[in-house]
Amino acid sequence: MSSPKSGENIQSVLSEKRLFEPAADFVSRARLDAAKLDALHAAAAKDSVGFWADLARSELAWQTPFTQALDESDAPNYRWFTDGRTNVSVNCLDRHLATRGDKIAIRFEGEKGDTHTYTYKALYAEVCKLANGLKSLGIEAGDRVVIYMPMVPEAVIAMQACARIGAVHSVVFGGFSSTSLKDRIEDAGARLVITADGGHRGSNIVELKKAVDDALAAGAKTIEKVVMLKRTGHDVPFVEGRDLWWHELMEPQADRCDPVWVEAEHPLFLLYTSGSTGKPKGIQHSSAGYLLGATMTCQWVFDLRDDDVFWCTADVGWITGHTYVAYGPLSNGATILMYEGAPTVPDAGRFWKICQDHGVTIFYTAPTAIRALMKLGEDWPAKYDLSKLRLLGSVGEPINPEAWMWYHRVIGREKLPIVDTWWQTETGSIMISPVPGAVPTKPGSCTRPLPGIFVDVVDESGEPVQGDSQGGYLVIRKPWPSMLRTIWGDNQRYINTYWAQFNNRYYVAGDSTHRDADGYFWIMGRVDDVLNVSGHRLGTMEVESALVAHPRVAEAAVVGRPHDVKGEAVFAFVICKGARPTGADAEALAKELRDHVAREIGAIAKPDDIRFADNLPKTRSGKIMRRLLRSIAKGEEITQDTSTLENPAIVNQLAGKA
Ligand code: 6R9
Repeated sequence: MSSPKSGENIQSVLSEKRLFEPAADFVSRARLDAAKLDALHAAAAKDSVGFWADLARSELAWQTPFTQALDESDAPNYRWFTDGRTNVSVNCLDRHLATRGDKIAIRFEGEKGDTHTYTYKALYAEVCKLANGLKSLGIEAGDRVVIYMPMVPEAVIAMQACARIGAVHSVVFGGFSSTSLKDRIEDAGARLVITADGGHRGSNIVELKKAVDDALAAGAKTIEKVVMLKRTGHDVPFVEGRDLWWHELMEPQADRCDPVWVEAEHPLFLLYTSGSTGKPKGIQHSSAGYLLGATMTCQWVFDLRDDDVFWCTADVGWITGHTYVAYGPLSNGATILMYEGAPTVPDAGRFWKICQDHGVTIFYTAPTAIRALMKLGEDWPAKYDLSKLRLLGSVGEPINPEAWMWYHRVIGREKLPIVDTWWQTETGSIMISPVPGAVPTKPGSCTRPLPGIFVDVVDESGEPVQGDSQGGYLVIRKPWPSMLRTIWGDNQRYINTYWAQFNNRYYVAGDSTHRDADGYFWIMGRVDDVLNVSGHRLGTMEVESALVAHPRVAEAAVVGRPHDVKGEAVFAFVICKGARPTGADAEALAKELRDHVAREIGAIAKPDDIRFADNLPKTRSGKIMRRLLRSIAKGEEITQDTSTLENPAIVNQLAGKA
């Protein structure tokens, strides 16, 4: 790990002095005002385990109540509510039927304008039918099911159906390639894939079924059946005996299905995410603890209520889509909106038109989307009636004050609260965020930790950083219910990655941060070799391995470079076997390598820049000087000492000057 970044970033955010108080009309109706929030913090500070236990009892439905709130006997493998039994789908569906059966659970709009709604009753019936269908295929509690689907309600139905029978889902983002899909299926040992013939995106068809076929042709031998939703209706191959149509599977099934009661710790899902080394890791989440985090943060951060229409734009392939599309809002009996398609089809007003047409009240998206929409101009949002919006959110990467101000001014009419939410796949739910009726905001800061979450900033030796003049590692001091439980199949990696750095004393997030004099957090970015491209995590090693898998590549080093829309862009330095390619050959090879990376990982990993060189900058001990490569990628003058390099002359060539 390199040390936390300091200096320039800290200086620029420290100069950010603007403070926005919650608007009085918001505060007067808010679930939590400052006094109520203080009371929650005080209760959590006094007894954090008791605090969470009380919420677990009052906010979740249990089949068997738990008697032990936290089991620390195997720390850092913490277990919450261990002897309780519950079912996540019962919490999200059954418990609303009596009071909200006819309320809309999901409003859906497709890119072509097709719409569909599901009431809680209808969603319940669909989930039960699919759960029965899965059972008819022999799927049992604990079996892994991979879901590789477009952003359609059926993706949520599939997740909930798995939860209903205790099957462990692993959603793979539809933008990942067949190779990524195969790797994840194999690591999870999944028995079944649920997919669609294709999805709609940017007026194109995403060939999901084709990718499944390719993945299964290349390996993934644990898969027995493929269930395919008819979405696009275009021709796709159908493998007799292995493939089944979703509608044919559903048709004969009963619309009731007794839930399988599982232990609180029973894995609800695996979700693969990038780390600094090796292949993506399967982050394993629990049932009850995870759902508690999802449920509470919807209330605290989004102030979620019965008359809201909540739109979280994240795909269900990411953690944000799990917690704030599929689970948290439904656990609260809310109405969600799902949209399948690109934000700019047919034009740059699409997101705002959707907000208007569906009466969206809470809008939650990523800074990369805000920056992209900001570039398209203020005329687009001005065309639509956004008056129903009452709360805005941001997630996935640091939001720069400029984008924050635009969001505030143009979308928020200078009065809507903005919740900048810091969290991770591993944390399961939001950890640091303003509580909108209680905490004044500062553009670019995610403000303070939520009740029951104990965040600190520590230095290299694990000592808390005093004062506000320097940054440090973001750590979490106490376990919390929605934390990851382990890395699937590799508990040692779980311990090494998140706990070992400071002797299991804290959870180490992998981010660096700064805390100002008001106790507000300013996230500086990753301290490891993980890039954040358009809010998506990408390991530099993953891209490097993809590049060296190409026959012409001998060696590759990948770094991030700042990008005004994506946040970070992939910059690859590539050393070829034989002579360094130049001219037309270099251009053609660069294109080929981009396509190659898209095939190996997915389009999000495509390098924006590829630079060919004779060698990489290496120290005499053979270590690649990544810091130098980062400077070169940024186009900075090289002021660093290169005398320790084995090949100092290479610097000019890497910088494109020779
Ligand atoms: C939810 C999600 C996690 C990483 C995290 C951090 C960055 C997320 C942020 C943020 C600054 C925020 N991150 N939210 N940085 N401000 N509000 O994005 O999960 O995909 O696992 O990414 O994203 O670097 O460590 P995930």
